[in-house]
Amino acid sequence: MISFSKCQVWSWQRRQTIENLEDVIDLDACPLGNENFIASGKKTLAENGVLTLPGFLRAKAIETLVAEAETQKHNAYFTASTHNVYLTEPRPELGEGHIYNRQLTSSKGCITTDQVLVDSGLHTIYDSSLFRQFVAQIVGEPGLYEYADPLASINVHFASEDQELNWHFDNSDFAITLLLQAPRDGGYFEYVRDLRNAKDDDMNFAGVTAILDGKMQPSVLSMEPGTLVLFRGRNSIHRVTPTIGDQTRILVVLAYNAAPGIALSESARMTFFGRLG
Ligand SMILES: O=C(O)CCC(=O)C(=O)O
Ligand SMILES: [Fe+2]
Repeated sequence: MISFSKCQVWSWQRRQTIENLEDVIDLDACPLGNENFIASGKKTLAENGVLTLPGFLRAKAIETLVAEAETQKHNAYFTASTHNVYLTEPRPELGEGHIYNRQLTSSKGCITTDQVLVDSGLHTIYDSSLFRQFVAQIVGEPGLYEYADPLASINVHFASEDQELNWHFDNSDFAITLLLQAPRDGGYFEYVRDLRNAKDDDMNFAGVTAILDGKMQPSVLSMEPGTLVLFRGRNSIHRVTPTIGDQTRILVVLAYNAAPGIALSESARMTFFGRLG
């Protein structure tokens, strides 16, 4: 007879794993393979620069994923960094007081793909061909691929009281997020659509100054736990306001590439995760 230690039995009972895509994604509310659903998502993203799918995660899955995140939180790499809105090195020739060089502070904790439990529903979503094809069609790419490094594909972000992600433009073409836990207050996603045009190298210093100085009113994207957000942030400046209260904001970022074999740059990995692999 095989005998189990108390500890094993306890951990087996405690961990509820997610085996099927249907267990984690509400495919009735979000029929990812349905042509009309895909076409309407594509249209919304093109028109608004953002697509939100409320109720994407099942309530039970949110609970499980929050519990998982809590158990892994001690592994998170916490950073407080300063950056400009373009996430680039300063350009001294413009002068210290120039808006290009204005330094903002961001602080948050993050766990990486290799730290997400192997049987987590986050891998189920990320690896699912149905989900990947859905996103590919919405963003207009022939295919989407995971990062070649073991860190950058799935990240879980933690923002405890007073932590925030300050104004920035993303380097990537699009980002997918899943809010798992909202704070009691704060943690609002604010943005201004198409504030710059990266392709034409138009940095819109006047517009950026207006938003940083509080002279322009941003839009606020409302999201509940379980909402999927697909956001084109390369030209739309955005931030997450400080968490207020003792409940941590927990948010998952799913990142794909349009080509296989691409790793996140070593400098970005060191900045975001504090290690290379
Ligand atoms: O936390 C969020 O909702 C957005 C995160 C974000 O903008 C980013 O990771 O670049
Ligand atoms: Fe961003």
